Amino acid sequence: MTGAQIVIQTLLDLGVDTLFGYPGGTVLYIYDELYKNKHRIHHYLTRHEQGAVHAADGYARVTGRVGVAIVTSGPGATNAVTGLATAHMDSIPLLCISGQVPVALIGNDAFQEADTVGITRSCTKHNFLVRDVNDLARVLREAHYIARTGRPGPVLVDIPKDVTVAEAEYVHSAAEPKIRSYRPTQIGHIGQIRRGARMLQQAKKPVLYVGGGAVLSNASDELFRLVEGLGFPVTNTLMGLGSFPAADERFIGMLGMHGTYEANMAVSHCDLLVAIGARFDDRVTGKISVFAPHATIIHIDVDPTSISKNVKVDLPIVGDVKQVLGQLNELVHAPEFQSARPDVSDWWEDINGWRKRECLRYTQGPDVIEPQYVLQCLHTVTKGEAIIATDVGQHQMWAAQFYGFQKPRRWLTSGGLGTMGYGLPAGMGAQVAMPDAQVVVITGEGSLQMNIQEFATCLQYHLPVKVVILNNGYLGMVRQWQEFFYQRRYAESDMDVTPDFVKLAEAYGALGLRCDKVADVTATLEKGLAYPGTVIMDFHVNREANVYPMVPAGAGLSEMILI
Ligand SMILES: Cc1ncc(C[n+]2csc(CCOP(=O)(O)OP(=O)(O)O)c2C)c(N)n1
Repeated sequence: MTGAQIVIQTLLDLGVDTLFGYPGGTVLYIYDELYKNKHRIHHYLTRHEQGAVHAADGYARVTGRVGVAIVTSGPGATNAVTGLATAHMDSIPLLCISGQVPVALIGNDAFQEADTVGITRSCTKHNFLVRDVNDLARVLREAHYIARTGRPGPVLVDIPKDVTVAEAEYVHSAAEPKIRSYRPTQIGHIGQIRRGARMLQQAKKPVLYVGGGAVLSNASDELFRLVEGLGFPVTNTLMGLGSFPAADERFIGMLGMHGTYEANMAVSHCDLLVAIGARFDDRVTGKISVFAPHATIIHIDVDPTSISKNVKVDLPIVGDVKQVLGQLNELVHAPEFQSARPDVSDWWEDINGWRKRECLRYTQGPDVIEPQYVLQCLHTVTKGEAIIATDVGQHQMWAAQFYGFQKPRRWLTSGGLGTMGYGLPAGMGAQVAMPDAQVVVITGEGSLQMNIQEFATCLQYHLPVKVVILNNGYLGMVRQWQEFFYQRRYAESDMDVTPDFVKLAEAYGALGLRCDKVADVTATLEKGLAYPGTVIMDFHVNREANVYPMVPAGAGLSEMILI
């Protein structure tokens, strides 16, 4: 087979039937093979390589499978970098195939050459340059394996054009690759888990702090069972939303910079903090020296390098979250544990006292639409069952606070990198994966304009993505910081000139709806969501609404600015 044929055959053998990409000179042989195999493997032509990688990322987040993107050399690969970095920060399994100039030209400043392996080294889990066609199938299989095992992440395979024409024998292999230096730990150390169970039993003021790792390892059922066995409060990171049902009494909201008062106070006063698939991001911890100052800390994580990286932990348990929680549940649900289950009723009284503060309240007056109100109406209209993709800014935080996620893999947001322009392409990738699901992109007028070209992709493939713009005419989150910390000097955060989004939707062949009356919010959402195709709903909201609570950068979690 030729290298190009090997690429396609390997992908098919790995079960890949969906690709997002953008062609160019160095990948044309691969595209030619895609053309010949288009009934077996579906390629979605995005309008920008960043869009292709975010779409593959959205596909991966909702399915749990490896998302696959393909880009050409040079500018194609550099355009993909933001997508790779986004997936890397959020530990999303992704395989990115990039074209490269022929082996003999590498390093010669050839046309459309970039040192892709060098550029992407720090924003991928691993990367490869394949110089010999005989290595191609093995490398692709290893890349796919590395992407989805251990702590997942994006892996890039750079393939020079001449390797795609060279020939080699293709041997099918169904076995999992064995890589000597790479053996992720799955099962937690039973001694450590027993110690953990004893610590749970002694706790008086415990908190479970659950991150994206619980979603990535599909550990929601195990988490729920653990909470059933313990009766402890649960807080989620931005990435962990949906791993535990938001409507459950034991859920105390998100923690961190825009977390709830009760979650941040609970973490600040707890005596035991159990971090589950969470990495102590600075947006979560605030000032480290006063983070959970009275707590003993247990950290369950598949990635040993994240243990004690930001916050020193007392008991590390390295392993896959689903496995470890399963092991822990056996101990917690045993009669010996249950008969001596810790009494945390006083602790719940403290927490319910903090809850009374109602830190997320806002007032919807008769005239100006409040952004929070749009999201609450959206929750009602979609019954909380939509897949929500967001961009980055105030709308993202309001979506996290107000949508109320009941299930995992329905919340797509760039948590680690904070990438504006993520929402539309990610939502598009999710819609490809789940053609019958209601996919809603919540965005700001600033963020949407960063990858707005992907509307054309939605229309081309009849992807009925619904876009809700919370249009405040500002780069709202920047403006909020300028209001709070720069004496209202709104330097370059005014987005006065925006397109008429209704006309723009129409230009793409989509439906456009504008809403600036409180009384019309629900009707607009109902109309937009019922439409069978792509829709932009442009809600003109309170221009200077702020996200509360807010922990100023560098402050401790208990130093929240409250409404
Ligand atoms: C690519 C990129 N550039 C800059 C930023 C910094 N940034 C964070 S939030 C924000 C404003 C976002 O504005 P908008 O999309 O209108 O949303 P809003 O905050 O108004 O809801 C900016 C500029 C970013 N996160 N990503």
